[in-house]
Amino acid sequence: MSVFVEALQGRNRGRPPIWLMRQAGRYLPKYRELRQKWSFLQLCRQPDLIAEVTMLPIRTFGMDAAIVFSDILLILEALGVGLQFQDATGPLIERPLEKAADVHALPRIQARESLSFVSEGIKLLKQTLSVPLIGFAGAPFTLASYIIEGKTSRSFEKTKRWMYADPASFHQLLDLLTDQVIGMLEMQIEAGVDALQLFDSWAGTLAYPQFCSFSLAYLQKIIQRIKGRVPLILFCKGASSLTTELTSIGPNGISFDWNVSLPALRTVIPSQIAIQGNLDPQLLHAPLNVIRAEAQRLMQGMRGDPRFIFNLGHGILPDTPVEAVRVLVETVQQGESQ
Ligand code: 1CP
Repeated sequence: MSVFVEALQGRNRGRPPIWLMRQAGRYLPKYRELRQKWSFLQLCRQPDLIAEVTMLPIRTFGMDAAIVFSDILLILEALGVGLQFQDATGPLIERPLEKAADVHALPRIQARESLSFVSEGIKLLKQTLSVPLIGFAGAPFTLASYIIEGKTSRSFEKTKRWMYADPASFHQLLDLLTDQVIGMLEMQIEAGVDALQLFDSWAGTLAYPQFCSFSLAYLQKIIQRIKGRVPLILFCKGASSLTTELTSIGPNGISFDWNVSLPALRTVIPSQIAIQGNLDPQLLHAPLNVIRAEAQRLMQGMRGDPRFIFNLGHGILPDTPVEAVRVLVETVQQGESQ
């Protein structure tokens, strides 16, 4: 039995499992080599390459879980709005939505049909992988923000203007995205993933009432549909003050960013919910002894917690030194120093 699955089931008695968000990515020299030959979307679309990239960090560092190499924004590509990834600026939607009529004009298709390569990649991985495999999707609010802004945003001006001015059509968009997300998650379960993570990366930018109606309600709907099939971990960056709300919708685990103390959170989070996190990704630029000390501090704080999963508070940064990742994984897997 794997230590990651044991932690999700609340039966881990030893050192915590470790995996890192964005562990298969640009900080890996071998990934950058593959990117000389293939674009990011080409990598995402070929099952054998999905499997190869997913396994890169496992082969290099031996994390306790793998995450399917893919992207939350592929659903938007399937909806026909045109998706590109540019090296300098990140994702770009060619035809972002601007008004209610654009929502109604979206094709009534199931993204899972045109994204079957994700399922093929998972099936290949399940034949060779020695650790559990995590599938994922973006949450409806976060996906809506990309399909409206058209690119990475920090202020979400267009998204929020639409949400406040025309909540009815904003809800229609969220409903449509929720159906697509559920379809993608079900597809990954059917293909064999051992757990799921749902990324609501930008929900933490919402005001409280809007968080409840435009993010939480949809997260709840998704969790209800997936419940009892495979464990689901929820990641809402910047939403650690909303712990009560997040626990109320019944995820199997919650992933936290680095602004909070995990031992303090454990006093309010029910013991049947796993806690995942939460080192600052920037810590991986620190001297190796500092990385070891901070990893030890976090492990000591969560000592004896059978449902703690070691991770970063957000994705690993592209310029992270490989040696730092190696030292972090080693430190956690050797367990607490006495
Ligand atoms: O090679 C490249 O240029 C592409 C870089 C890259 C990679 C490796 C992107 C573009 N996405 C990914 C993989 C990815 N994305 C994974 C799979 C594997 C892994 O974790 O190792 C996952 C789970 C994601 C999830 C994802 N994509 C999220 C949610 C998590 C988070 O970081 O908050 C989001 C918001 C995206 C959108 C996205 N994809 C890529 C970029 C540059 C972005 C934009 C990020 C932003 O707006 O800040």
